[in-house]
Parts: sequence; C-alpha cells; structure tokens
Amino acid sequence: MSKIQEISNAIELGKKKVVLELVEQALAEGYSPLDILNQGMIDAMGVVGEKFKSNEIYVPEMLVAARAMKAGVEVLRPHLGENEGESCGKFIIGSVEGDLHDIGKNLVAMMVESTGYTVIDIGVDVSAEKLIEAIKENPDCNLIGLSSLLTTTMPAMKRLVAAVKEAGLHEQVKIMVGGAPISQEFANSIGADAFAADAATAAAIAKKLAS
Ligand code: B1M
Repeated sequence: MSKIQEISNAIELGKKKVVLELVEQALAEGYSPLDILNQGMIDAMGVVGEKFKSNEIYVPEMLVAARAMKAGVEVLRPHLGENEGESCGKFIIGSVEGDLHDIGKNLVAMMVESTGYTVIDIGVDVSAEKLIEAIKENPDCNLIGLSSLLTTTMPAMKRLVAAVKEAGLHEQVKIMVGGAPISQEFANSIGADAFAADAATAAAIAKKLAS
C-alpha cells in the first residue's frame, strides 16, 4: 500500500496521531505536498462524505475524520507554497451563516496567503453584520471569500453578497465564492465576482484579481 493510501485510510478512520506520523514520513520520503493533500486527504474526505450519505458512518465519525485531516494539514502548511514577498492586499474569508464546515475555507485561506495576501479569517457561521463590520474595520481589504458546503446555506451566501453591495462596499472589495455545492452559474446568479472550485484555483484567481 502506498504512503498516500495509508494517509487516506487513516483520515477515513479519524486516526489523528497516525495521520501526523504518516504525513511527516511521506514528506521525508519525497512525496509532493500537493499529492498528499489532494490524493491522501481531500479524496479521503470525499469517501467519508459518501459513507455518511449512505448511513455507513454518522456525524461523530465525520468529525474525527475532519480533526485528523486538520492535523495533517497543519503539518503540510509550511510546505504548501511560500509568500514571494509581493503584497497583494488583504483577504477576509469566512464560511457563511449556518455553515460550520471550515476545512475547505482554511485551505483556501492558506493558499491565498501564500500568494501574498494578508489573510483575516473571520471563522464560520458568518452573518452579514459580522462580514460588513470586518470589511469596515479593514479599509485596505480588497478581496473577500465566502465558503459554503451545504445546499441549505447557499441562500446565506446570496444574502452576504447582497449585503456587501447594499453597504456600498463592493467598490472596495471583490467577492470570491466557493465550496462543494457552488458553481460558476450560482456565483454569477448572486453577483459574485469570481468562483473557484478548489483552493489552488482560488489562489490563482486571487492573485489575478490583485494585479
Ligand atoms: Co458535513 N456535510 N455536515 N460535516 N461534511 C457534507 C458537506 C455533506 C456533502 C456530506 C454528505 O451528505 N455526503 C453534507 C451536505 C449535503 C448537502 O448540503 N448537499 C453534509 C451534512 C448534511 C452535514 C450536516 C447537516 C450533518 C448533520 O448534522 N446531520 C452537518 C451540518 C453542520 C453545519 O454546518 N451547520 C454537518 C457537519 C459536519 C461536521 C461538523 C461533522 C464535519 C465538518 C468539520 C469541519 O469542517 N470542521 C463535516 C464534514 C467533515 C463533511 C464532509 C465529509 C467533508 C467536508 C470537507 O472538509 N471536505 C462533507 C462531504 C464532502 O465534502 N464530500 C460533508 C474536504 C475539503 C477540503 O473540501 O470543503 O469541499 P471542501 O473545500 C474544497 C472546495 O469546495 C473549495 O476548495 C476546497 C479545497 O480544495 N472551496 C472553496 C471551499 N470553500 C471555498 C471558498 C472559495 C473557493 C473554493 O472561495 C472563497
């Protein structure tokens, strides 16, 4: 079994300590950090999601898998790209109101930071009030990111985009959206400026928007 497959299995089983050891070993053995992330970790969470959907596992198992993944991501963090020194501005990111999923958001934050943005993570379950306050507190913020993992929280994403516009802040900030149920069509329909399907694309788009 390859090291990546072992990492994937350990994430599915929520074995945090084993994940930490295996990720260290994989890096030492020369596996690419992006392969470890994409094939070992993100794919494993996909399997976890499928098992949840088919009632093979329940919320507690999903939670321990998420904790194991988060621990592994922390080991990978220093290996996932360096800030080249050029400043792109300030990026405020959060998961929308009602949504507690934060692994994808955290990865996007990490990758966008590596392109040269200062990142302010305002967490999960972000209300319009909280987002507007954060933008007003950071007049140098030029990009915001909204993440949604649930179909039931997609309307909250729409409300947050509308609130930014109603507050007259869209002149200041561009809005990027993403998350498993989000598509380019949905992003267009709610008036977001950009959609990214994954963290690497989010980083590339953020960089482009800054130039
Ligand atoms: Co939840 N959950 N969950 N969950 N969970 C999903 C999303 C689900 C698809 C599982 C399933 O049924 N197959 C399903 C949603 C169904 C739907 O709406 N269509 C679901 C459900 C139903 C729920 C609950 C309602 C379950 C319940 O309580 N009955 C509940 C809701 C809680 C809430 O938010 N209010 C719930 C709870 C949880 C846990 C707390 C147990 C845990 C989250 C822990 C945490 O995040 N700290 C959890 C988990 C782990 C998952 C799955 C298994 C994995 C999510 C994940 O981290 N993926 C997930 C199934 C799945 O995704 N296949 C599932 C890995 C991560 C790297 O991917 O987040 O997609 P992702 O991020 C990607 C891209 O989407 C993109 O880039 C990232 C990296 O490439 N991206 C962006 C994300 N944000 C972006 C922003 C951008 C750009 C790109 O720009 C700003």
